[in-house]
Amino acid sequence: MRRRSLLQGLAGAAAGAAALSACAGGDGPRRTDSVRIILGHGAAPGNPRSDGALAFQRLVAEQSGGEVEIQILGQESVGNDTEMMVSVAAGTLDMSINSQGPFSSYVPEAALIGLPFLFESSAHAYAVLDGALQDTIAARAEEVGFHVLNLWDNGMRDISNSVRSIASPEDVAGLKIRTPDDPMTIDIFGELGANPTPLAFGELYLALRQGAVDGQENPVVNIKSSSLQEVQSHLAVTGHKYEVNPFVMSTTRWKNLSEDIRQVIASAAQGAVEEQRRLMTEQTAAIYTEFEQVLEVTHPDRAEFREATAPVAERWQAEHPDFFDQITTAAEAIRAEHEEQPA
Ligand code: TK8
Repeated sequence: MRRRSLLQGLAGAAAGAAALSACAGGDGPRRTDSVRIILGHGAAPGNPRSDGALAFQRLVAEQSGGEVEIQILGQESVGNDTEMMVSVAAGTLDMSINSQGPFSSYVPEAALIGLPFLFESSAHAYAVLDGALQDTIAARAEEVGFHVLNLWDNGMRDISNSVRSIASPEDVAGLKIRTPDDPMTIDIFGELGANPTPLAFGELYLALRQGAVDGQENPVVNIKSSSLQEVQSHLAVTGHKYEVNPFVMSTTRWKNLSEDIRQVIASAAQGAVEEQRRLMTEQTAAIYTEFEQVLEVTHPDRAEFREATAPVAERWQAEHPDFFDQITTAAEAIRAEHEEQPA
């Protein structure tokens, strides 16, 4: 009975889509082939990245009259972030809303988005990155097989751990901190005297629970959607770096799509990033309030941490002088507008 009504439902939806595409087709050639595109990501259900992916799927279906179907495989079900980048590069996975570190192993400049204390907030980062900076990164990515649709918000990152409360940079020294597969984060935590330990995000909960690592760093939204607060006791609101989630498609797959489908994808990706950023902002505020109840929360002086990590910026400047200038100049130009006003 259930099965029958499900099948009837599917038949109804298919008929509706066919009718829509017949209308949309006008006198032009009728397209009968539907297109299926597979999108992989590593976020947990309820995470803004998961919900943003669902928004993208819905918008593509609406805007293509059902002709283009996005199939979402989330929660690292088709591999962790590093593996998904490899699959997209090889063309065996169509799209991924990935992470900055694994992306930067293909586009090294992207790691500089995570320079310590470059941004005051996510809003500051959007204002700096949307536009010329994104174009620079997208052009570099195109050369190595990735079409960048846009940059989602993976948020300002804070430090959690189960050993001690962090009030100043010295407190981080000696802690074993899990990092993503990201050279910038490894560099920052090395500079602070911690023991940075790269590990796939999907293995993090267990590693924290078993004490294989003492702590980790992530935006509170990711901490919450993967329940990491259950296995941590301290949260230091450092905002030590910002990350994007680059939304990438295999360049070969992108080029093989018709111009009208590419337009639908680009426009749906725009709607989806707006929704994802809105959810990030909304959830972040609520989660900070909630974490005050369940974790011991500190607000260390960011200036002290900025000073302690200054050699990191110098190293990256030496390695990528042009991109370093471009991103730091753009960030400085509007920093004042984004600094928190004293109450
Ligand atoms: C989830 C991860 C997570 C990232 C990390 O896919 O690895 O710490 O911040 O968002 O990509």
